[in-house]
Amino acid sequence: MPLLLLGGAVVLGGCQAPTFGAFRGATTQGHDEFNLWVGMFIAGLVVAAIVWGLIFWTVIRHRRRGSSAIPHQFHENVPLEIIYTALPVVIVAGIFYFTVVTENKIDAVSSNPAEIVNVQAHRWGWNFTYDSGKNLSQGVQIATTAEPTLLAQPATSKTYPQLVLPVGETVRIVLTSVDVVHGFYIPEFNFSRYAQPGVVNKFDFTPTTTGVFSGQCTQYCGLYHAEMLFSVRVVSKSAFSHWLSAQQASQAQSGSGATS
Ligand SMILES: [Cu+2]
Repeated sequence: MPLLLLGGAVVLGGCQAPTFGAFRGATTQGHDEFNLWVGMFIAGLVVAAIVWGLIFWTVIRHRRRGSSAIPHQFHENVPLEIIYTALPVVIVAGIFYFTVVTENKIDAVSSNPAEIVNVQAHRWGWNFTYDSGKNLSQGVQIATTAEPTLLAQPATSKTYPQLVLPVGETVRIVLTSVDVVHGFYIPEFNFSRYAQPGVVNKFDFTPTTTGVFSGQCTQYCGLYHAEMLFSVRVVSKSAFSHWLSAQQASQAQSGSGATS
């Protein structure tokens, strides 16, 4: 309990808290996931401390000392058995509860997103189509070349498509696949989801910090799977609308097709 309180204080205390190997989450949804992870990790540490403590105490306290006599033998301890059955059930129920609450929060979609982006996975690349911008008369498409080549560049390289998002706004992602199962994964968002043919996955991102984040396909989908990289650039609201109108203007000029 003291450990739990200490852990809670550290977690609530600010950004210097340990992350236990996870990203803090660059979206509100990713941060909820992070909080669940930290909570579970601390609960696990508390259980580990009790288990290890009891093991070491038993090993040291009841070690063989001199006499070779067999120690007092007994079996059954009903109160103890009730406690060590009930306690794990309570812990699992708690983990279940917080997982369901967190998943519901992450999966909840806003009825009024600031933007809708269709993300279409294909072998081997991604198409990002912005189609509901309030000042947008025509969709904006950001696509990869479909030509399979092994480039082996970092995900943030200009070679790969970039999803641009406004900070502090809720953006709906509509995820589909045209061929096989792909995985849409942004590590720093603590978020991954299947892109499945015939299935439309919808979810929201509300980025909390500006920056460029790597993304990748997480389902082995063929020869150039390793080339299914992309990045996410989170920019200010004004920079986002500038970018969007610039994209729209350049696409209107070139007729159609993709730009980077
Ligand atoms: Cu893929």
